[in-house]
Amino acid sequence: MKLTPDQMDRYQEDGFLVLDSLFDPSEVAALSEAYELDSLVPGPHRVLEDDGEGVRAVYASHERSPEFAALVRSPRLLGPARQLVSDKLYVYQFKINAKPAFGGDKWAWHQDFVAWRIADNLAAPRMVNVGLYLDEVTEFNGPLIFLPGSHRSGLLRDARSHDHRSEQHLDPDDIALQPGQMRELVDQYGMVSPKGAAGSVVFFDPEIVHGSAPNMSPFRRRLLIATYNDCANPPMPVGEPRPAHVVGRDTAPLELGGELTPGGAR
Ligand code: HL5
Ligand code: SIN
Ligand code: MN
Repeated sequence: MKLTPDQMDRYQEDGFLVLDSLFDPSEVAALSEAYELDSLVPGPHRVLEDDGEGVRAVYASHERSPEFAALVRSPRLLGPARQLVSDKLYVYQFKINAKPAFGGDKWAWHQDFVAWRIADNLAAPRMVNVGLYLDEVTEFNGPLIFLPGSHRSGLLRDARSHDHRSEQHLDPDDIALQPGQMRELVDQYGMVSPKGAAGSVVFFDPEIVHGSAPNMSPFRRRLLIATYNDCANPPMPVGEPRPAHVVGRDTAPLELGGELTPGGAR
């Protein structure tokens, strides 16, 4: 699996690139089932919505479930990620933002690299996010919204808010861009929300401005995000590192795996 020069250019230009239906329905069904099981496992890696019921996010499933362990090595994800960043990559972070029907809250406007600089003292944005749609994403179920090209505007915030929305991870609320900034940024870059079938994949830059609205639809929107980091760019936390479920400890280069076997673990 290789990105074409045109796809590489579009990623550099826009800060994101969508590949429609990269995984087929049987593969998505297997991943979806794996998520259903893993989302039952309680612990600090599982973040709940404010109502204490809906699951907001589940971290590090690739360390508990063979399906997700295989997925992060899949040539369809790791191949393009290597082209975009470096030959030697490891999983910096793995999460599934679950956004349940009727109750999935917003993800505030932010840049990921702001969080990772502040919280993990990461030197460079030598990384790529790979988002995989576990459900169909429509205009109704709280799609991700990007400001195309905004990854070239540098870091737009340098401190975390005093209050922390969560102790389990750094919620984008804590590094949210302000309305005045967003007005100017949207004026400059516009907004795009890539919709698509379950199984579609979006590669996006750690510095692109993004966020998403609450989900008031009857359709859930589970978005899996694997973040690959250059092995030569490990975090250098000043004090205690953040928990292993948010910041991967295994910084050895990932080997390319085989393709997923639909319907089950390999
Ligand atoms: N929740 C992530 C973390 O590292 C940061 C956010 O979307 C990524 C901003 O704790
Ligand atoms: C979302 O799930 O819509 C937000 C993704 C992110 O910022 O991690
Ligand atoms: Mn983000």
